Amino acid sequence: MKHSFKQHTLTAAVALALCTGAHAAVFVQCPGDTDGDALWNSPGETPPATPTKCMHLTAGDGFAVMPDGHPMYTFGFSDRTGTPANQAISKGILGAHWPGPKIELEEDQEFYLSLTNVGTVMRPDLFDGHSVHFHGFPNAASVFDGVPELSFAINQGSTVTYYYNLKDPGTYIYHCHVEATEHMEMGMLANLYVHPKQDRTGCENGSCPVAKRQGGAAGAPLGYAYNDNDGTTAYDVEAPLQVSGFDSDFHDAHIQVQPLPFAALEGDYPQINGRGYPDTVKADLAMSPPKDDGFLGSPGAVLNNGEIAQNMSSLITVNKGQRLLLRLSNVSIDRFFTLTAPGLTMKIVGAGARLMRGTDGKNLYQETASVNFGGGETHDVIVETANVAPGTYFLHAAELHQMSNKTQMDGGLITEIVVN
Ligand SMILES: [Ca+2]
Ligand SMILES: [Ca+2]
Ligand SMILES: [Ca+2]
Ligand SMILES: [Cu+2]
Repeated sequence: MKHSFKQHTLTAAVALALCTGAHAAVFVQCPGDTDGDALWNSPGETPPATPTKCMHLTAGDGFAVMPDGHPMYTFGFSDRTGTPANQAISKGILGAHWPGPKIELEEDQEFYLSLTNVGTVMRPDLFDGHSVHFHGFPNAASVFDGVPELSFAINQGSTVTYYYNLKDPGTYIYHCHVEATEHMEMGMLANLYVHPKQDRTGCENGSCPVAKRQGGAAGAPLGYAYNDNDGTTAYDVEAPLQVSGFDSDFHDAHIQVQPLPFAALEGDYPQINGRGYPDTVKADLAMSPPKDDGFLGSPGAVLNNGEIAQNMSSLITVNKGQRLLLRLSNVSIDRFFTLTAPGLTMKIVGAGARLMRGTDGKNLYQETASVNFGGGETHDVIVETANVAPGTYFLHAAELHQMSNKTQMDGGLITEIVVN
């Protein structure tokens, strides 16, 4: 059943030479950017007068490594913003990240998101398209929605630019919508959130100041989760935590070119931001590029183009008295998760990228010991630490079997909140 990683790579290299040679068609659309790197950092480049952000992502395949050393074949996105257009494909090939690059936006910003499909070089038999589905974004027309049956997918070797005009702050997610069960299980999932206008203006009624992240004074909060007009969603520390789970049988069958076990999907490697505990608390870049543990036939071979695939820490550090905003999203395709943080009170202030406020203007915030949510759902949770003893607290799944890396105990869906 095992096959040679080297042999695969060679096949892939040949396939790439054929498909990226003289016709590398990377066309990054970003107003004012003249050299296609989605940035305004070269002579003569100026951003538009209105607030604008550009990003360039590639979509392809790669590998992530589980805490027990087992590599997982993945599909995923990778951030090539700043990469010259003529190098984006070669850098994106076999460079999938898990989760995909975090996208952080501002209300009233215009966002140009270019996506280049670099192909799945470890599966040269496939010709899958990819897309970006901005989950929860109210597209006026379905053409940019990323659902291939209703709009379009981006074929291998092609680039398309999505355009968004951000009007609704909140915590969202994005993912590929092509063969959604397969591509999402394989890792085409990521954090996305939109900061509110209130960060720049303070409360309209004057009851809260401009946020520090937009130049506010020293005593101001770092930001607000929503335009609450009363400062109740203010936070000093912000942490996006995306929960998911990889089904190792599915990923192993994929790289072995076997039929995929859709009906048996159940994540046996539950994760936060693409890692199982204790990797969750390692620093952003503390992981190494994944290696073959022998499963792929080339023990020790460095995978994922030599890139660190999992570059997102979930370790949270706050000073006593600070307010913590958890931007929780569940992107599992087969599981509800219940998250709990013993010793801390969680206050849900937003759900599904909406402030929890009634039509009568009253806050419908919910203080709770646990948050239970399903795939595609997001919750904004404020944790107050003014009355909390300093120490290390655990945020973890309430179900025991979700706190393991397959057979390895004390792993999976656990991270730490350190109160100093
Ligand atoms: Ca540029
Ligand atoms: Ca440049
Ligand atoms: Ca497929
Ligand atoms: Cu895809």
